Amino acid sequence: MSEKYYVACDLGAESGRVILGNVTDGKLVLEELHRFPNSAARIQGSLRWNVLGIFEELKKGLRKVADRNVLVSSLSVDSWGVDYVLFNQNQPMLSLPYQYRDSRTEGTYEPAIKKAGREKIFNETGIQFMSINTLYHMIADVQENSDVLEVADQFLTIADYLNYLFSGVASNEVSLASTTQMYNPTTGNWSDELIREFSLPAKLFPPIVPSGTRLGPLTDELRSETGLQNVDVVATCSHDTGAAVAAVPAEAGDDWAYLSSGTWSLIGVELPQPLINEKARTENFTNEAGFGGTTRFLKNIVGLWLLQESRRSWIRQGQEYGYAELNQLADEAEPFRSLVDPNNAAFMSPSDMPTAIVDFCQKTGQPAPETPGQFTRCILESLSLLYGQTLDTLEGLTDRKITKLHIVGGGSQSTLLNQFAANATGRTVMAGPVEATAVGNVLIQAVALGDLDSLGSIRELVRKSFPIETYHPDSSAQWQEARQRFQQFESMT
Ligand code: LFR
Repeated sequence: MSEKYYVACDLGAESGRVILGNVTDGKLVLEELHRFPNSAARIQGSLRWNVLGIFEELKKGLRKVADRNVLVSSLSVDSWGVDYVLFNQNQPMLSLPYQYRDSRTEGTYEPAIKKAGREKIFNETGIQFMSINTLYHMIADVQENSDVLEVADQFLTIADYLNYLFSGVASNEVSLASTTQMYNPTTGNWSDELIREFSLPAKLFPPIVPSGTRLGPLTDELRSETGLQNVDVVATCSHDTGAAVAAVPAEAGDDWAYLSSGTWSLIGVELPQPLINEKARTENFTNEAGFGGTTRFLKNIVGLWLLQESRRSWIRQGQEYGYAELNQLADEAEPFRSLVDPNNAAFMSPSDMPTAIVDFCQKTGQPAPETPGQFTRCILESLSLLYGQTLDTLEGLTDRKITKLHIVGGGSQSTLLNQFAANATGRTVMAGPVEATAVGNVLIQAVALGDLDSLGSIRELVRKSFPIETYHPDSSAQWQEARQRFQQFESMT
């Protein structure tokens, strides 16, 4: 590969980044040129994303890229899943895009499932039931914002929308389309069945393109605004989790699972095709579209959200801790003092996370955490136990024997969580790369441009480029006992 550069614009719920990547001496090198905070805005009782602010920050990042004066071939945006923007020919945005945790789906989630039935929705989409899914937001729009839908030409999921602003080409890349719970992985298109069932406006649904599609050149307007010339916009895996899983440094074989660890924990295996059956439905697993026609068969469980929200709460009270410090305090805290079920609905969107954790502990007859170290330990131990439970279920569903867990993403920086994950799951944990999403984004661009040839070569390059830390399980009696304690939550709450 020549000295070509690719730009990944990676949008997470907590921050956005513009990252420059290139392959030098057979290794991928990433450099973060711009980072900005991201969070939902509360306005008149609702939760919205500031997508215009994100767009401006991405432009700032691209100007920094242009200042480097290197040969940039392409750029691509990836983002979290499910949220979307409505627009038409005259208006780039018709309403403030909702944040997936907005409470409006409280009125649509259960009724929609009741109306169509879980079987029908799951058979059509293979997607895990979660109130955050686009389907339930779209139904809320049909019920409450029909005036906006009437004038809208189209919707696009967040990363696809930004790729559209950059290229002028409006399409929905398949990995993000699949997170909506309105996409049918068997037909490879939107689910006509669900569109009919819920009277969704069919005119809004964009064309779907495969992961790694060259959309077109950066628009003239953006070329002059950013100073970047001759740059193609590529739809990589627009879904951050899809990009991250493409960058899992696993060898071929089916003895491994991945955990993409950030605000959410996405834990699963890669399958050659969707696994849509009754067991997968009752265990609430999901089939998301992955790079190269693969299926990400996984469970979406709450992740470091519990810690991120606790940290925000302490900051509100004037106590500012960094994640490294919290990990250190947790390491020194008493083991297994309090455990929670991170999946419990009480942790989805509480007004104060530490209070929600204390309430859970009181309800389940445990001592409540009191210090940030105790809270952090409780969260990390509980998450690890949930990983173990999920991997066991995954083995049963897929008939695979999973011996290795690859942890990628921001969460893989916590050596304490990595060791807990090994202990709680009884599997060897391999941690890294931390920047898996950006790595996947960049290397899928390389494939789209013909500079790399396959998912296998992406993973080989990741193995050569980044250090991977190994953690072996310590299956002491304490962890066995904790597993049993954890299992009891299902019947208690
Ligand atoms: C991770 C992620 C998950 C998705 C959640 C909400 O960043 O994309 O895959 O379920 O965010 O969109």
